Amino acid sequence: PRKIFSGIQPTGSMHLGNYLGAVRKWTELQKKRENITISIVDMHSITMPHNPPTLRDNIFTMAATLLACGIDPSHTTLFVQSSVMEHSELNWILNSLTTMPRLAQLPQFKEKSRTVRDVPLGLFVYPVLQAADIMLYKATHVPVGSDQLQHIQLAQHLARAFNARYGDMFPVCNAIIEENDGSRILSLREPSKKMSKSDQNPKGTINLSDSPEQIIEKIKKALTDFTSDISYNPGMRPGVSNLVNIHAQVTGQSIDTVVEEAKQLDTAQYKERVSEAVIEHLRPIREMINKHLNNRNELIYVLEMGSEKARKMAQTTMAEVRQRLGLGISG
Ligand code: AQP
Repeated sequence: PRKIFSGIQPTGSMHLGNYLGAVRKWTELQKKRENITISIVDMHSITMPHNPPTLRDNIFTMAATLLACGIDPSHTTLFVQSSVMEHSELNWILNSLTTMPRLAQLPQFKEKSRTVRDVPLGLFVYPVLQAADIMLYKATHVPVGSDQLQHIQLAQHLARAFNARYGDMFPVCNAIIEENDGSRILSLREPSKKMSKSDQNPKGTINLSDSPEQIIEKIKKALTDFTSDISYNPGMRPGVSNLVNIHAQVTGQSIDTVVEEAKQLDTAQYKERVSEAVIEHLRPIREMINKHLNNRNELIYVLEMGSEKARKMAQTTMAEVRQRLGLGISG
């Protein structure tokens, strides 16, 4: 049977890219009664300078948002990464199985390290922590957005390296990634980049918690081009195509249908239509986010139950790892 693991950073609130690229897939897998573990990976959120009270709030907001999106804790194990200490321990062990050149070539590291003068070591090794996250639960499948492909490849390499050195123990995980253009949602302001929580320009990112007014404003200001009709051509017209893609995904229509129905509209009119569709799709989610946020005790309960389940799996894996490596005196 498949064992599915994925994570999401509580760096900010969840955005449309996270939702359409990853979280929605998780809920679909859940519907198929798959074995799923989802982690709010807070230790990944401290690799860049951060504000502690904001991080704490973001953890709860992320939990509320995941529940609002349909993650069902009675079926899916939902927990906060730092409540299971074994993540750091396996990370340390995997650090000795990877090399600096391999980490230095990863595109996300290259992109982010450019934005800081003194690069934190955490930013450099965070893909190893990500591999530990996956391996701790012996996950066989990892549903992520296409931006994560290289990180999954590192996790595969580390599982193989561990198995080769210490004996077969970890499955080599498979990424569940949709390779088509549609799985990558782009920044509204810079459609050459993916939509991102840590975007310097918040107007490029639609958050699931945004009000209808904020959504209208952001889509209105989305960067398009000098052609006024609507067509889908991600290479030549990334801005408009990104809107078409978002529109198709939130309405469940095909790209062709969306483009066909927009034939009479110019870009400004089309943006209004996309805003309406996004607002409509997010309305019930936004209401549920607020409902869950108003019940912090419920969130704490759900996350504690999730941590307990996750911890049991993680402890079993780590006992075996320590024994294989000859660490400590027991086992
Ligand atoms: N723009 C995107 N389009 C499609 N999928 C995306 N994902 C992120 N951005 C897009 C997917 O969302 C999942 C959770 O992402 P994450 O928060 O763990 O890490 P990230 O990829 O680093 O996301 P951000 O929003 O860009 O955060 P920052 O700015 O902090 O780096 C992942 O499966 C990811 O693929």
